[in-house]
Amino acid sequence: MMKRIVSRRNFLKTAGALTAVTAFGSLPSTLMAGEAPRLVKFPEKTELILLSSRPPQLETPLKYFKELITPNDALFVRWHSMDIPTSVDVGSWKLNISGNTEKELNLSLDDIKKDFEKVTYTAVMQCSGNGRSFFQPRVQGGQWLHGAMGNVTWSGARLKDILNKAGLKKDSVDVAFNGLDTPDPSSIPDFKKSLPVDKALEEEVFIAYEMNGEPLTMLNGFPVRLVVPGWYATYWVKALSDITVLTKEINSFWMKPAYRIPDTPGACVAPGASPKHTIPINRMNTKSVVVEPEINATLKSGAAVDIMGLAFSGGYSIKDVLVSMDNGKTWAAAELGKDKGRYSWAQWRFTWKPVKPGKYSILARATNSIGDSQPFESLWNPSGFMWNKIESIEVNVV
Ligand SMILES: Nc1nc2c(c(=O)[nH]1)N[C@H]1C(S)=C(S)[C@@H](COP(=O)(O)O)O[C@H]1N2
Ligand SMILES: [Mo]
Repeated sequence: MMKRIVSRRNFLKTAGALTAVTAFGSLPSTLMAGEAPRLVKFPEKTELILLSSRPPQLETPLKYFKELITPNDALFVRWHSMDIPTSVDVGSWKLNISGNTEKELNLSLDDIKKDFEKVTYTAVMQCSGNGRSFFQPRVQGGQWLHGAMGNVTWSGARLKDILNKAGLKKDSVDVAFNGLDTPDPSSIPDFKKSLPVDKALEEEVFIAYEMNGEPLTMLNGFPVRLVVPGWYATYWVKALSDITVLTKEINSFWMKPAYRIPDTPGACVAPGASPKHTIPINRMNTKSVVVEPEINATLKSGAAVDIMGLAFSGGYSIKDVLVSMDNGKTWAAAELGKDKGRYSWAQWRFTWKPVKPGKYSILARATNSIGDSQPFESLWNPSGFMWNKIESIEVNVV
């Protein structure tokens, strides 16, 4: 039986081994004021941008987004509590399904792999707060750039199949999820999330035991995690241990008051205002990111340069990505690469030959198959969620 152990001591030791990197590409302007990002290496991870080590909040450097699929060792990490699992003995680990069901289940990892059909989806996983650092006025919370996201091929067993095996009772309302991380008694309540029962029973929601064909890394939720394609990662509960079917809505800090958005079009309010009504954050909005060239890159006039990036939305394929080099006066369609299904991101590319020296801003705007696009002004909300303003990458043509 496989056993994965990463000792706590090694965990903390690596967390302390920080590398300050100054010659680091693609710095958005929020980081230009002398703050070089610190790169840090955690177990099973390559050097990632450090937001905090306890709890681990590690961001993927932009260079990894030149690939359609984000490698496991480069995928971002975000935990809320400091007390996170650093080893799991899969010989004794069980996924417990209980509550408002005909019977209680205790499934081993082998049971989950053998007793249920295996499904595979490539899906963007993105933190609700990805891009938070770009909001004006500033919003509290992890100051993520663009790297709290990744495009990963996940495999596992449908949640629906597992719930049906337990026998969901008719009056079920909410399905709750809890992982092996425990609360920080003084500050951080237990990270419990829930999905309305209709959502939990959707075909595409599943319990993943593989990422890109490998077991999950410890930091990304070994041995299994929930995957809710199209929805923000706050629902993708890691190191899942308990699923509880409820006859009323869960009472959990992480569903209320946390992770809620204004119940308004665009989920926004006037900067600084508090929303009257909120709802749980859910489906991701449409977004594109410019990956190359880097901010403040120097380009040669008369020479062709490849502009490239990625675009996605919460479950609707990207219809087109338009780029502009004249602050939105004229737009041209970028060449769109193949996605890996509607939950994956697509890469795009545009060849530009600047003719006149000067400062230029490169804008990119994605639109999905149902017409949702990106705003010219940021849609502000008090938690700094769902950043998807059209980017403006400044470059110098000489
Ligand atoms: N058990 C557990 N699952 C969790 C969290 C957590 O703190 N504990 N954080 C959630 C949030 S907010 C995010 S953004 C993703 C991050 O997943 P990753 O660390 O694999 O990138 O995990 C989600 N699942
Ligand atoms: Mo998140």
